Amino acid sequence: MEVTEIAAKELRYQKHLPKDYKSENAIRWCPGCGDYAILTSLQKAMAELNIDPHKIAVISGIGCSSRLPYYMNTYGFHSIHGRAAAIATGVKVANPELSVWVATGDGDSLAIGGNHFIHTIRRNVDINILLFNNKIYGLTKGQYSPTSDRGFVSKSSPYGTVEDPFRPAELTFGARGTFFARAIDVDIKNQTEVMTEAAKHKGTSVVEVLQNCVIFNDNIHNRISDRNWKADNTIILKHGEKMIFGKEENRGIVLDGWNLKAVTIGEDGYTLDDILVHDATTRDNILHMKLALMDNIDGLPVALGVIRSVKEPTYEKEYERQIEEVQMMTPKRSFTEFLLNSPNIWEVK
Ligand SMILES: Cc1ncc(C[n+]2csc(CCOP(=O)(O)OP(=O)(O)O)c2C)c(N)n1
Ligand code: SF4
Ligand SMILES: [Mg+2]
Repeated sequence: MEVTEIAAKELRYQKHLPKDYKSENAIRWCPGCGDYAILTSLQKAMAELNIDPHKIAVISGIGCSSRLPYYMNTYGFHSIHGRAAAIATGVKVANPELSVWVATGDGDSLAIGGNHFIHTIRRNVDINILLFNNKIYGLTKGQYSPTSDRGFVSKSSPYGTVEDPFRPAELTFGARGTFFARAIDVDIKNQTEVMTEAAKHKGTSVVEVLQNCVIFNDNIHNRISDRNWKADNTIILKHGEKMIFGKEENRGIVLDGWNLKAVTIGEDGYTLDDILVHDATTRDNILHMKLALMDNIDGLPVALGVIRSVKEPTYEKEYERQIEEVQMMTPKRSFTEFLLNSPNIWEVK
């Protein structure tokens, strides 16, 4: 075998490393920002999936989170505020072979870009949306966002907001989303797993990453990201596994009438057999919604991991199929034939 042949073969079977997805651009996020961990997790997930960097496109809108494409050694587009999902849809439809990712913030996707966000999900375009949720506008220096809690005091709400927030899972399921997962910035392992699953899913994958903005909204997710409380206040859901959580791994989730309830195994008559087994693949989204909305009320933990992953037709495949069908029905004609046989003929006198 010639040296060039060996080199070509090696290239074909190259196992990519996270560093292959890193660009040389200097990172301009504040020291300690949660965005660094999201970037690292994404590069790890891409290495795990071993996708060639030139087969990836990362599209963003505007915001601190939307700077992410600069730091990736892939194709990318730092686009217009709120329009990342629309542009990513165009990219995917034009080239379905690409692995398409959207990096976006709670302001970018749920305020100005709310329309594009829900319609992309409804269409089930096969793209992966990483929603950095820091519950604030970071780039513009601290205005409240559509995910800020009622009563939140900020530069644009000095007396507290008088409105309820969007909950990204609720919007996703309302738009008939096929994939929803959640992760915390401090947990790189879980983020990487979730992003890998998102990439494998055919359809719009929404990954909500709870991200800390150290400058304008520090510790907003502390209740669940702090290592002292994380185990008791969160649960990592895994398809086919029992919903168990807690420092002692003795807490579980059961169905109590129409509601979910957190119980201690071995207390009040509850045994391991009573604990629910997670099914991410069931089409009915009622239980997925209940799991996604658990919020440390009545001891229920915040759900992390893949909450929903359901197979449905994707937009770009249906689109391609339709084009093929229409082309089959209309036999191809030469340009001359088209000109001569076209019903639209005018005689120029
Ligand atoms: C059309 C338009 N309107 C408003 C802005 C100002 N603007 C830039 S980023 C941003 C919000 C960013 O918040 P988010 O998406 O949550 O990103 P973060 O900075 O928190 O990561 C706003 C309002 C803009 N750039 N363009
Ligand atoms: S302002 Fe907040 S979100 Fe933006 S880079 Fe700084 S810490 Fe991160
Ligand atoms: Mg934000």
